[in-house]
Formats: sequence, structure tokens, C-alpha cells
Amino acid sequence: MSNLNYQEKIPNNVDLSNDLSLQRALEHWQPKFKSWWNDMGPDGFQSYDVYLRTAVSVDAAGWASYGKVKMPEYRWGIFLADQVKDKKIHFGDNIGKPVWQQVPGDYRSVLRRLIVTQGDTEPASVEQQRMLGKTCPSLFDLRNLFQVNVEEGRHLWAMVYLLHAYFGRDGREEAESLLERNSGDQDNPRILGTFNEPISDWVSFFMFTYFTDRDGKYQLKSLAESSFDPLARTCQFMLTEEAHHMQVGESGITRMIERTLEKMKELKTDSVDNIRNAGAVDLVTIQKYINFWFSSSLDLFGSEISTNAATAFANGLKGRPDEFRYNDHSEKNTLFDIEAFENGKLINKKVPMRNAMNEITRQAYVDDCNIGIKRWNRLIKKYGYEEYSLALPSTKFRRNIGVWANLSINPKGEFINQDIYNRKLASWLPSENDKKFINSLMIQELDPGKTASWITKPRRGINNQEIDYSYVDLN
Ligand code: BYC
Repeated sequence: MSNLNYQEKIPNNVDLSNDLSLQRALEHWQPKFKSWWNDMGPDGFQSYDVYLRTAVSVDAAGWASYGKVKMPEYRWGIFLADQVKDKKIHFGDNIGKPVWQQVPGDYRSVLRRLIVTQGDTEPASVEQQRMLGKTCPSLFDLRNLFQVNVEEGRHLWAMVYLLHAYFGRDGREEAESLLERNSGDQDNPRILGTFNEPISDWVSFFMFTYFTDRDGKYQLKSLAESSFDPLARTCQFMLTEEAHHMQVGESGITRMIERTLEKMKELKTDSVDNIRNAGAVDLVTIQKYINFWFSSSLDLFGSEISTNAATAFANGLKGRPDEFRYNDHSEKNTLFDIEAFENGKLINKKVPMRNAMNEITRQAYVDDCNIGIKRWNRLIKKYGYEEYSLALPSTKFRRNIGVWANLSINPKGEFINQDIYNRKLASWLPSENDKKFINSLMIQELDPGKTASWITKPRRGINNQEIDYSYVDLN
């Protein structure tokens, strides 16, 4: 197990001090990162002590330490999972050959592009969430927001390390650009659609961490299979941190639904107006937020039938999440049944398995998303509301990428008349009115013992601390 070196300016377990030119290049990038953090990171709160976990080892058993830190002083560093000796390529056309410790010339631009795309999402999410501290429902939630933010910052470091260490001058230029594009910027936006959507309230934040961070999990799992070993090892460790981000989303949504159900029961009503007047979020509105963030996140997997995906798999750049679960790791002449829409008709066809890798990953993601939905529906039943349930909309609904892009398909997955679709779309998604209502609930709560009206208290504190612990010191 490799311990992290905290004595250096940039904490790392990659022996940075023995590569002076790389160290200098990263130390040159570091102040730019800090200046980006100050300008585009969490607004306010930068001078307060926050109870944060920091990676101290890549050992699964005890990788993090907890303590109060001012966010700009967080020890962002470069941590890769330990190298496995004599590791071999385990999927695609090069099975059995040694994994690559350097970037093969033929795959240089594709690999760089994958790393840049992954890297771009990390600072994007910090930018998207930068104003949320002003409306936090509790200190506990505020701390979780900042934990997510600093770790997304570290994930940016992870990708920037790879760019600097393995891609020469192009890599350094890309690392600069990662700080220059900005979420929602008209002229220089982030690369992928979802990362330009505003996250201006905590319902969106919890949905984003549930649905979009989960896309992150699946993309990282695919890259953790890569034959380019430094990328695989980087992503393996990122996944350790990512689990908490999705947990923030799942428990946040659960607590919101719990408060809604309490109000329904207390007031003996399911009227949207009455629930809203009581300061909770009605289930109809929660469903609309699910529709929005799930459909947006589905696009992040790319097209259902993709030559990019086929090439990435064949060349061993990007595998399937948990590749070990599959029997055939070559998938050279195998086929996959896929639904498609061609010449105005819905058809079932067989495509080469390799071309369907994006869809295979997406389906694994959808199954994972459904776990939370089932859990929330059990909660709804537990409160005695058999007639209500939440659901994921169809994977064909409101897509902008792939086979189903720009078709008039309702959340049930049925084709409908274009005019009806245009008219009804707004009613399936949060309307201006819904957003106004949600914003009216977003009142900052900074008293350690208190939680905003629309959400229940968390079940337990962080790292065995009390729920009422002062997770952010405001003095
Ligand atoms: N928006 O064959 P196609 C995370 C482009 S989230 C805009 O369909 P491919 C996180 C595509 O680039 C995980 N453009 O797809 C979460 C291509 O462009 P060109 C991020 C899109 O290439 C929360 C064209 O359409 N990780 O970590 O097989 C907080 C046709 O491409 C989109 C990664 O993204 C889109 N949604 O797959 C913080 C992993 N989708 O070549 C962090 C790295 C596709 O025609 N990236 N396009 O110019 C990849 O693996 C792949 O680039 C994608 C696309 C899966 C994104």
C-alpha cells in the first residue's frame, strides 16, 4: 500500500518529487486552480472551518481522515490506486498483452479526449453548485455540499495529473482550458449538456447527486477498466469518493419525501396546494424533478449505437462497468438486441455488441437508478399511500443524444403527436411556477440544531458525530 506524501506542496502518491519537470508544471497550474476555486467555487464560506474528510491513503480500510479545514486550504492531491504487478489487458482486441504505462501513439488523441471530457465535468459541477450555500437546509447539508465540491475539485486534479504527466504540451493546454470553460457560459460552455444546466435549488442538487453523479460512477467504472493503467488506477480511487456523493443525493431525496409524507398524513390530504402551504414538496413536483434530471443524465452515455464506443472497447481504452461480470471480453462477433427508430418506424434490430457499449452501460445505470425509486415507493406505501408511486420516465423521453433524440415521446415511452408533446412537455418538467415555489422553500438554516421545513433531519451524523454537531463553524 502506498502512503500519500503530505509534506509536498501537492500531496501525492505518484513520487512527484522524483519528476521535477512534472512537479514544476503542476505547481504552475496549482495557483490557477486556487484562483479558479476562489472565483468559481462555493460563494461565501471560504473563510470558515468545515468538517471535511481528506484522503490520507488509498487503502480501502482507512483512506480518509476527518477534521475542520478552511476550503481553500483543503489538501487537493493526486492519488492513484496501487499498481498491480504484471497486469494484463482484459478486454478488446489486445487481451493478454501487458497494460500500458505510457500512452500508445495511435490512441493518443482519443484517450486525451476521454480524459478531457471526464475532467471537464468535475469543475463544471462545482460551478453549477456554487450558490447553494446561501440556501442550505442545515449545517449538515452545507457540509455535505462542500465535501462534494472539494472532492470534485480533487477529481479535476486527478485528470489534470494525467494530462500533464502523459500528454506533453497538448495536455498542459487542455489543463488550462479546463479552468477556462465555464458551466452555462454562452461563449465557452462545459462540454456535456447536463453540466451547463443550472442547479439553483437543493431539490436539483439532490437530484443531480443521485442521477448525474451516478452517471459519473458508471463512466468511472468503465474507465477504471482501461488498458491505460494510470487512467484505470486514477478512476479506481475516484470511485471511493464518489460513493458518498450519490449517498448525499439518495438520503436528501428520502428526507424530502419523508417530510412530504408526514405532512400528507398530518393534514389528511394529498392536495398539492395544501402540502405546499404546509412547507413541503408535493410528490407531483418531485416526480417532475426526477423526469428532468434522469432524462438529462441519460444523454451523458452517448448514442445507443456508437462507433466511438466500439473503437474504444476494441482498442481497450474503455471497458464495460464491472467487465469481470461478463463471459466474453472480446465481443468480436457477438450481437446485441436493440430498439431503434428508423424511417419513421420503431424497430428491433441486432447490432454488433461493441457498437452497443454505451447502451449496455446505460442499462446498468438505469437498473441502479431504480433501486432508489423502489426504496422511495416502499416509504410511500409505509405511510399508507398505496395509490402513489414515483417512477423513472422512459429512457426514450426528452432525449437530445442518440436514437431517441428530438422525438415526441411521453414519459411512458409512447410516441405522441408533436403538438400535444410540445404542449405537455412543460407539465412533465418543473415549470416556472414550480421553481418559484421550490425557491420559496430554500431558506438558509444555519442553526446547528435545526433543519428547514421541507426536509427531515438526517438519521445520523457524519463520522459518528452528533446530528446537531457544528459541521461548519460560522464564528
Ligand atoms: N453532450 O458516439 P457518441 C461525472 C458527442 S459524469 C454533448 O454518441 P461516445 C460527474 C460525442 O462527444 C461522467 N455531446 O458518444 C458527475 C461525440 O462528439 P464528436 C463524465 C455529446 O463518444 C457529477 C458525438 O456526440 N465522464 O463524472 O461514444 C459531478 C457522438 O458521440 C454527448 C465521461 O464523460 C452529450 N451528452 O460517448 C461530477 C467519460 N454525448 O466525436 C462529475 C468520458 C455524446 O462527434 N467520456 N456527445 O465530436 C466518454 O466516455 C464519451 O465521450 C461519452 C460519449 C460517453 C460522453
